[in-house]
Amino acid sequence: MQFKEVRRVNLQQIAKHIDFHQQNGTEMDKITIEYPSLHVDDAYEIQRLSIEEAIARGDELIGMKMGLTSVAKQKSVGVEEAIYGRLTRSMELMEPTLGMKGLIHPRVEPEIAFVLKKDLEGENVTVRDVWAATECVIPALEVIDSRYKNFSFTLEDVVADNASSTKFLLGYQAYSPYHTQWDQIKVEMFRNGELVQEGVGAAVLDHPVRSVVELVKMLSRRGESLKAGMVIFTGAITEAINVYEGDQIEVKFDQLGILSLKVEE
Ligand code: OOG
Ligand code: MG
Repeated sequence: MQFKEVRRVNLQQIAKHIDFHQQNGTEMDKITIEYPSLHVDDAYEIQRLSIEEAIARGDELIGMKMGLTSVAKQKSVGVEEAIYGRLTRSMELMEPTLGMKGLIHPRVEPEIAFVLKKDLEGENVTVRDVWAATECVIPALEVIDSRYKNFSFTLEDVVADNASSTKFLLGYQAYSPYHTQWDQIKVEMFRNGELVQEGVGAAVLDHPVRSVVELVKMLSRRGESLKAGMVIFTGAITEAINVYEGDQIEVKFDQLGILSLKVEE
């Protein structure tokens, strides 16, 4: 077998290993322990292959997300680079409740999500292109749950584990992209009535729209693009908080209402 083929078989094997832990909600060692020279490009390929496994079981790719787009997030996990991940239909919470079953050590973070009405592709994409392709903007929560022990990873590990993607909740109310200045939106996150995190939209690359631009550029380097209808999470505005059974999480998006999440058994 040629070297390239050996490498490909390995990436597929690692993808299946990660898919198993994602599916079962069980923790695992960092893959960079076994493969210390794994390149970030390989990690993105592992991510793609692992989501292919889920799609082969009947799941569906319905969006993409950016991660580590704010300094607060980069500092909290010790990875100082924006990353992307894939969102599938089975990750969407249809009710504002989170079941702890099948989760390891979930965290919740506030985000601003874009829904697209046109495809977006290419290295030369602009902010104007993104606005022209945006159907609406929606306040949202993401539930991340790294499959790695102690929620600890390198850049390559977290990329391969689909940027810790697990569940997401979109607010009921969608807004016109022109409704407000998204970089000025203040966000406060409460756990059981206590204020635990606060931030502002500008924490995400100065403006969340820039996160979508960056995502399109990163994808185009790998020959991929965003499709009309996709939901795009632009990255956490604040640090994520650990949540436990019985918690009531409330996130107040200034002028845009409150998103609640009840954490259950
Ligand atoms: C990586 C996922 C980051 C975000 O919004 O920054 C992310 C992690 O923190 O485990 O989704
Ligand atoms: Mg996130």
